[in-house]
Amino acid sequence: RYQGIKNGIGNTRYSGQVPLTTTQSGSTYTMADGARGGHKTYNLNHGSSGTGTLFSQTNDTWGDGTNTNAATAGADAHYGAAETWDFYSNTFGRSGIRNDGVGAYSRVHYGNNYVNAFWDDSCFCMTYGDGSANNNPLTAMDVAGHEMSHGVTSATANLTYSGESGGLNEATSDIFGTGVEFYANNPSDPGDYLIGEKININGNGTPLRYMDKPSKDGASLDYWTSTAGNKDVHYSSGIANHFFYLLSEGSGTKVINGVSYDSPTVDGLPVTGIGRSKALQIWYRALTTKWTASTNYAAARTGTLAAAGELYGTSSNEYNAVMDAWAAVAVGS
Ligand code: ASN
Ligand code: ZN
Ligand code: CA
Repeated sequence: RYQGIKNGIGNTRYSGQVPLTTTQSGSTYTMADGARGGHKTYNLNHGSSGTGTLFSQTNDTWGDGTNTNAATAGADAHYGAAETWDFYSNTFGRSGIRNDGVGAYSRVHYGNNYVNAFWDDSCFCMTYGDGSANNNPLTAMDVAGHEMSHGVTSATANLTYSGESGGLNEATSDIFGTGVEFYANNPSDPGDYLIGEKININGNGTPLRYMDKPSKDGASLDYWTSTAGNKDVHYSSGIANHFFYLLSEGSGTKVINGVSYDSPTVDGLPVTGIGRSKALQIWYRALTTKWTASTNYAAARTGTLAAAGELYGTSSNEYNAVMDAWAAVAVGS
């Protein structure tokens, strides 16, 4: 009786046809990824507790690209979890969310018309609603990377989810969720500095958030103010998302993978980007070795400067770009 890791195929909603790592046991295939810490994907079938049922079938091709086939959202979630695992492994040498080689699990089809997705430390799992009309599942790549990255933040700096530290926690998930999307390099969902551009969360196809100019969503902050800590963490995150965009790509106009950006600076002074790869290394090093639960924006600046100094030297152009990008969002001097 054959048992082992298999190379399945997923027909996803948002990422086209993708490889899926599954498990075969006899004549049954399950959405269990033996190559990535045993990550499993479950169907809640509109329930809101427990794990529902592990996706399981007698062939290894999953979903049909529509949300009427339950395995479609499962395929998106399973693929998103795999790409997120690979992103952390290949970019930072991190083995899973806790860096202990253990996979989390995913649950899809949570509740009814549930327009959200979330990470939960207590189950070490992420959960996805089906969105409006139960037909816009929140299973896109950047959302998957965002939610799993909440687990990484919990396992490292553990930034408190309120006030300025909460904004930094949220931004960390947007930053690494974006890192995952660029890493996956999927032709149906190419990398961008938008969050939630695939899930039609506003009903008109616009993204949930914009990193080049966060205020484009009508609520997020482009720049630090003394009242930033009073904002919802999904809005105070804008300051750090904007910092990360500026550090990566620089200020002004730019077109990347067909998307146009125009990133302002509070002082009108230009910022020259150092590239996304270096910006990701600086953010990760700060998160995992400099920050604590109570880190605020001023301390985030200090931590990223320390990280950049260790990685590239304190006279490096990368170090100076970190200073410039924080100044451009009104953090520090
Ligand atoms: N999807 C939201 C998030 O990950 C859930 C929440 O508000 N925590 O930020
Ligand atoms: Zn979040
Ligand atoms: Ca995106």
